[in-house]
Amino acid sequence: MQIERLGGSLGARASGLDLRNWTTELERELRAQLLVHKVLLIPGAILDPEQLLRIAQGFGRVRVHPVVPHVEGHPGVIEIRNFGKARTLNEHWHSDVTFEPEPPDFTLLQAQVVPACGGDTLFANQTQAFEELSVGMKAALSRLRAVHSGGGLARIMGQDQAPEALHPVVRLHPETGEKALYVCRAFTQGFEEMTAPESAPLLEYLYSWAVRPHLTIRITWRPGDLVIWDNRCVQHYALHDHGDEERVLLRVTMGGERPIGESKVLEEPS
Ligand SMILES: O=C(O)CCC(=O)C(=O)O
Repeated sequence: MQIERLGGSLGARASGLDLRNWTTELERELRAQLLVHKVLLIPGAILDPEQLLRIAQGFGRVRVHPVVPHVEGHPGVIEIRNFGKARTLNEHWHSDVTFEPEPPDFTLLQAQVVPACGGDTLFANQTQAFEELSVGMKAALSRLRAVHSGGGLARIMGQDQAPEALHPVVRLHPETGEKALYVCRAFTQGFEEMTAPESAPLLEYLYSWAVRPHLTIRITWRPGDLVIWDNRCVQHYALHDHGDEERVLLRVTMGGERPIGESKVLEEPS
């Protein structure tokens, strides 16, 4: 396997792999690379939902989305299609499904059909975003939790029940021990026990801080590209600049645990 970095902050291309010949040894190696680079691009052949699920299972239990329907016969696999810019679900910075109590650790996305140009996906390193804050801001944020809601998504899908969860604003990565900012414009509603207007100024600051250009990479898809990322320390953004051109990706989310913060203040009373 050859590993080449894709940007100064995060991301790597892992090439020389046969996606149809997936072994546990390869899986271990990829997981180790993923913990270092946070986003891995693996060029390969177009796989069907069953083959993608086999790969996904190596990264943790396959998750079924609480709001978005799955591909028939393949729980856990979601098809992302171009229904026009006005109806896109993912053209905003987010980490996946943060409105669940145990959001998925990883997401796997494979390009099946790509537009002639455009339709890139952007990723931003939330560990570095946290590290670059001042000591005072780090300490203040480490004491906060925020409410995340799937309300917007639920409304688009015609559902009236909106899943919600409370998570630390600074998330401790259970495998690397690194801290990352864990708020996103798509799903975070406000800080615990604060009103939306009280929360908004600091949240707006953090949303912009977290996705400054030097923290990002941009992936231009080719058919068969498989991208896996770590939602515990990465946000992503699906850019819709390809008009009505066909774009089809398959997505699986895997693993997950209750996010933990570093401060005792964040512990639930026993
Ligand atoms: O369509 C893409 O490029 C990304 C999809 C996405 O944002 C998601 O599945 O959460």
